Amino acid sequence: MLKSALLRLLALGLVLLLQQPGRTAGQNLRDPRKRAAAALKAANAKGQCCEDVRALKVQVANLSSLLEELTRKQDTVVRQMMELDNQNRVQEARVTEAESKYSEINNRVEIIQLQASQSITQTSSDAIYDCASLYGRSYKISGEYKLPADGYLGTPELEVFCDMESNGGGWTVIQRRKVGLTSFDRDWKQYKKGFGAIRGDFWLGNENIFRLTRQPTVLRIELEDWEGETRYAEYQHFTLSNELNSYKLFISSYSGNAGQDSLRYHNNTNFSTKNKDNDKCVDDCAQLRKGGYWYNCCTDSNLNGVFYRYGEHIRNTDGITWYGWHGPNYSLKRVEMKIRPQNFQP
Ligand SMILES: [Ca+2]
Repeated sequence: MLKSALLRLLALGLVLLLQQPGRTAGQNLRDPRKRAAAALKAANAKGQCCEDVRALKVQVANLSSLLEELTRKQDTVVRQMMELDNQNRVQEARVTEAESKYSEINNRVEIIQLQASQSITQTSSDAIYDCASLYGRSYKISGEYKLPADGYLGTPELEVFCDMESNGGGWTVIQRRKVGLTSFDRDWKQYKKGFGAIRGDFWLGNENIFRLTRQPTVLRIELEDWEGETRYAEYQHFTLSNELNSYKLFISSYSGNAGQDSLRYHNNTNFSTKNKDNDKCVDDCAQLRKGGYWYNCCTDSNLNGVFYRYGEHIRNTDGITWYGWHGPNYSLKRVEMKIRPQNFQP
């Protein structure tokens, strides 16, 4: 706008300069009076023209300073906008930080609520819903048992293997690896329902484990390597969320002699299978580690990994691993995962 106004004014000045009368009225000046009149007229015109030019110059100067001022203002506005942008970014960072703190707190509240809802569970004393209640009824020999359906826990009739010896007994075994013929590279449905042979290698099923751990539950993991050494890891609290929440793992209070706690990394993580990538990784951990597990990104343990025989057991990263004892490449010879209620009395 301003530039075009300036240009118009300059053009006008040019036209005025070209129209100086002295140049156009230069012919019939023989008459001295006429000459004098013409001279006077020219002088007047010249004065008029010069005044016009002066006025134009003033206007041009004014416009220039106006332009400068506007440019300065524009710079200020740009700076202010940049400042606002920065402030915005700082604000956003604060919001993100607040959000992550909120989700952390929310997570804790979730666990507390879950635990609270579990601790109010009171089962009738004569109900048989797990190996601990069988133990309480004096079934003290380890082996295969059939649990009747329990309306309170919502468990269906279930075939289980009870460990009535380890650390006081009363354990319901939820997983075993020892034979190595059953593949654990299964899909979501199979992990949900359970698979394998109750006397050999098996997974009890996420739905069953979820139901059995609705009361406060202890998890015990027993490991054996190819040199015949054994280790164990125990968690005072163990539970899964339901299928809608992808059987998310909750564990706490580790004790044992299996080195650094290698399940902790998987805490608060959804269950994944080869056809359901619920892990916390760009990679597909279930495909990479060839099992169903609470994959993070991806593993610190892989108890449902591939069973490798002696000799093959130190060459792969998808074996039955527990990093805290033998690292990421050593596939164990035997594993058992078992649960019992927190209030169990041997
Ligand atoms: Ca993934």
